[in-house]
Amino acid sequence: AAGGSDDWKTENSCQLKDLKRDHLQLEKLHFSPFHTVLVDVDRFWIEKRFVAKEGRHIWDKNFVKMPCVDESVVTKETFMSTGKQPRWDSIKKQLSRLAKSSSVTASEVETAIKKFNPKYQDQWSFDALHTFFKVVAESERSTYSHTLSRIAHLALMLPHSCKKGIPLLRQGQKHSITLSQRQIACLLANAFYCTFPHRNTTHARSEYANYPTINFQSLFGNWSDRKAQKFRAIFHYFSVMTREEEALPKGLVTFTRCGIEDRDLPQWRSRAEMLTKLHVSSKGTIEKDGVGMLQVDFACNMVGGGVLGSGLVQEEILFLINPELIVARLFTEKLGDTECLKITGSQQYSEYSGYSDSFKWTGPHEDTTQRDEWERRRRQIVAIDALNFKYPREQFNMKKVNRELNKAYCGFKGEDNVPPDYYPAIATGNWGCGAFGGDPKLKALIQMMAAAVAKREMAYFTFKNNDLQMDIVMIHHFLTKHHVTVGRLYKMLDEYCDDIYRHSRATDLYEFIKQSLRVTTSKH
Ligand code: AR6
Repeated sequence: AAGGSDDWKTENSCQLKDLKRDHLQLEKLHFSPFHTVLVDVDRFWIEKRFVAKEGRHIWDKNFVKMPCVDESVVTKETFMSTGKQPRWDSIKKQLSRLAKSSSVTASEVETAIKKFNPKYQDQWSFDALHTFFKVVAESERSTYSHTLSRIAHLALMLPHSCKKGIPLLRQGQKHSITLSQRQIACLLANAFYCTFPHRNTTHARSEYANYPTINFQSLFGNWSDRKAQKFRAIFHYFSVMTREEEALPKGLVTFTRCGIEDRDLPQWRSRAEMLTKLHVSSKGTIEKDGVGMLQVDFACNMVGGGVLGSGLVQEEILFLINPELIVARLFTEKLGDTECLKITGSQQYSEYSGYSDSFKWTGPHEDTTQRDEWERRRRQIVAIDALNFKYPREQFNMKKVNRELNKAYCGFKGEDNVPPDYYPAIATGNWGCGAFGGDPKLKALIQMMAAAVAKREMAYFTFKNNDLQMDIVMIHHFLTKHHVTVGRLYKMLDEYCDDIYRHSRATDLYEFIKQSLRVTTSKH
């Protein structure tokens, strides 16, 4: 490798500790037309308390439709007539009963949820919840029964907890929502008990077809061992968020939808940037070893992907160990090709081992991540969705390459008003290369190019793949040694795609690049 010398280990590829971390001083938290803050900002600064901002909920297409407003109704059919009743009355009645009980059973949960979702009486299955309660040990069962009661209590706080309209983060908008960890827990408790109106139908023409699901119903059906681990993570989160007041996590979390207008997208072919600093490791994970960096969520365009279903890969695991992320599903419309969602301040509650079918919840995580001036954990995650390739060859096409370059760039781009010196490095890895069938060598290059234009360093975790680690380190070394710009690399990718198209043979991408560089350098 590299002529038998070890010099490729130094130069531009570097140690993890040499990469930039989050160290920015923030300006004062304030709301604006582009930032909805759901806590009272003045009281936050003066009393350091998180009190719900006064306001009102709005029942229209721009806001989350809340279950606790007059417009939310259930149709009651009696023997004599059909009438509409406030749905919150029914929710209150059912959940109060659960909240009063010291231990709630799976059947009681099912009955309660179906009472205020009568349309789904015969459709929804709760077999996973029932099985879980059957298979767990007695001590676990009694803990979870108690947690079910506490979640019901928490859900009932909604009218006091969230008083101001929660805007939907719609396609094409740049908008942030900041809310307290307690408010998130209350919203998630409602999601758990499936109280959000108009969010149960998912067919193409339904009102929220372009949004992820939020009511937890899909978690309760379709039993598998995966569900047991998911329940453990979720119940643990709620058990923390229903402790006594003093022991509750007290902080804020911000969700920001960002996008880039077509006219502001980089002209990749003519970009003159060189690749930035890179650390590549086959050991470690984004969330553990990327502390203080911008951590990439290998997302679905419906953020959270299969977290409330059976999915259990990088994004779902991330959402299970940091369940505050799940609330993004309440208000984040499907991501467009040049959009991303950034989440700042979420907390990690759980530890895990394994991956996919071997994933296990292994216990509580004590999050000691410092908080910033807005009392947010210094953790920033960016959700970017790669393309899902059915056939590997599809991705070697410049239209697709452009899409992925632009998407990665959207996620990596820093704030315009922050000097690049303050941009934390990106912590990423095989984005789009698992469930979505991407080629890790191509995706690594694409991410390096996007990072270069976004002026960020990068830590790349190959997830136990030693060969890939070596390959990426070497191509990065080779490209920096030859001062290859992003534009030149782009042209080489174009030639490579063309080659694949014409010869339908699979030359190795990195070999192709090295070869074409050798040819051009020897010509000069
Ligand atoms: N740290 C570093 N690398 C990781 C980690 C981690 N914690 N976890 C996994 N990898 P995948 P995709 C590596 O399949 O292909 C979800 O359902 C590992 O090599 O999660 O973009 C979403 O909701 C793994 O094979 O991402 C989307 O619908 C690779 O990253 C869809 O999957 C890709 O992980 C996205 O699929």
